[in-house]
Amino acid sequence: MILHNKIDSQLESWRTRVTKLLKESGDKVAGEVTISQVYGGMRSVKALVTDISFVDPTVGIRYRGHTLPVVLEKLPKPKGAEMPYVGGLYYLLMVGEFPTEEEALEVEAEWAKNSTVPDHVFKILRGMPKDTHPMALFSQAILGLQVDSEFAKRYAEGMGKKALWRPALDDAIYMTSKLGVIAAFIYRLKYGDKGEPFYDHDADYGANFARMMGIKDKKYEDMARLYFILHADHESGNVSAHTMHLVGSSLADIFYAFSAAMNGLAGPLHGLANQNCLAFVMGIHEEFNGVPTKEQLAEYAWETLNSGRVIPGYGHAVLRVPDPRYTEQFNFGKKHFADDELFQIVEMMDEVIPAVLKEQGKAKNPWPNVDAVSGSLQYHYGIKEFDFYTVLFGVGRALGVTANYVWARALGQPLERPKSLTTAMLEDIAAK
Ligand code: CMX
Repeated sequence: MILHNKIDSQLESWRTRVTKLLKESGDKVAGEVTISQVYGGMRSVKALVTDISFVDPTVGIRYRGHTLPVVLEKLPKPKGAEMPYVGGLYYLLMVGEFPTEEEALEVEAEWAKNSTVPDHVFKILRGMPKDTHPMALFSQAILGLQVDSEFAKRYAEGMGKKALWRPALDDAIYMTSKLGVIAAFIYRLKYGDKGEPFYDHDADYGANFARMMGIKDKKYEDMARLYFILHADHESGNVSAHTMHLVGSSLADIFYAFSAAMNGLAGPLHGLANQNCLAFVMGIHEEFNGVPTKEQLAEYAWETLNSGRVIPGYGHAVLRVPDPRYTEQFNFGKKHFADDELFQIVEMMDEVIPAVLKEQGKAKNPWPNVDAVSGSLQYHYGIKEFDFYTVLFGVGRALGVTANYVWARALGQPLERPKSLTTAMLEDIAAK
């Protein structure tokens, strides 16, 4: 299909470029590692490579070099829609070029063709205890698809390493096609009518997701498109992306790697931040019985800080500006439901919190991040079950990490195997 052909046409020049770089400059130093970094989660160690996305401290995420406003502006959109085809974003991430509408529609059509989820996956999900977390269900459903891995089959047949990116891409399309359906089914199984979702081949990924979730407000179709696009990728060092890369580097297929990535996303320090932020906003709403005054909000923020807690949704490890993923969602909310009280609190936080954090002087970045608003938007449209938010994040994140997986195979990235040291060895280094 179109993605295979496009990648195929670029491969030779990419391989030549990487081979030349390694041959001529393989021993040049790209960065150094301090003892603090070794003990500190490898924070900021330059040890990964990806051309799919880059977190630019001054403008936020760049997909294939393009900032978010440019991506949202240039990707083709369904007729009458405000937000682009998710299939168009997948094309951009995979291929590195903006698609025409026809090209975006080819990806969408491929997704529709592959959207049928095998029966046994529904059975696995139905068979799980009722209180299983949606992320545990999501991860299991993904593993349930593994039986159909084209990559695993071809590898077992002895396919050469250089050709493995093709079945990897088959698997990527096969899996991403079904994730929206699986997510919507999990939602309905846990909180709704327990019915199996229907994927309309005449509608795009975002519209299908909104309808499968049973959300009547047509604007949610745009919200779904925006949400998946914004959460697609964030370089390779975050837990979900790095897990995907690490597991994939063992030549485990995309289902094993993505299921593992989702297990990482389920951790409270990664995918759960958005629900903490929403809980914070709702706590304010409850405390003040509605929207507080700015003075009340500032006082509330100081109380939070003085009791040793952080203000959720503010600050960032890399960014030093308001997160454009926040800005895009904020603008969407402002345009469509500025009168929603939770949204009004989000807006007031935007006006009050940065000054408070600046005055406190600890946070390197006092600006809002993606999580300051995303939960409030989902809540507005009726997705009120906090536990489900990480699944939404996961459906979006699949787009970037599968693009990375395919390119890692295409460029023959090897097994990841960093070296460990003992504390005594680090003490020796320290003593020198
Ligand atoms: N509220 C209060 N204090 C904050 C803060 C916030 N929102 N953000 C940073 N700080 C504090 C840190 O806790 C740290 O304090 P100590 O020196 O006492 O440990 C100090 O400011 C310096 O931190 P930093 O270098 O600016 O930020 P980090 O890279 O260490 O942490 C992050 C980044 C996101 C974990 C942090 O800003 C935070 O806890 N924010 C609130 C939670 C949140 O919004 N998480 C979602 C992140 C979304 C994403 O990563 O995409």
